[in-house]
Amino acid sequence: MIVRYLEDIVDTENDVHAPTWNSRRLLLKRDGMGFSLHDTIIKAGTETFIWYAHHLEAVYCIAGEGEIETVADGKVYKIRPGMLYALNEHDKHYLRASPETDMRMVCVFNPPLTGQEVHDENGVYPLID
Ligand code: 9YT
Repeated sequence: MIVRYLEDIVDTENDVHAPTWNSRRLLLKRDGMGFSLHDTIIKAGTETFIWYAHHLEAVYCIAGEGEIETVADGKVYKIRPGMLYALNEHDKHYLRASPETDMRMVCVFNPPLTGQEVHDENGVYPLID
């Protein structure tokens, strides 16, 4: 069994920082679970364009408020604790955190991230084997 605490991840190589978010990778590909699991902070007042062309991602908000806009249809959904979105169609989207609050999200990726991925200029994570 694998047991980890968030404090085991913070300030290690699995604590990944980007301008608009900070992702603490609790489970990665090497753990052999078939998915990766991240505790991610989306910084207050930020907007991020994201397109996971090679991955499916489910996101569950546990703190903070914001919104997600799907590019294909322009729909905007409020994000608050207890809200889940699943990018089952590799949906291009804008993720926005309210100016007042960071959002804290539990994120699951299939296929799992290896830990080396960073968003490219198109908001895409490469598929690393
Ligand atoms: C919610 C979201 O997609 N945030 C961007 C970071 C990503 N979830 C990650 O690598 O944890």
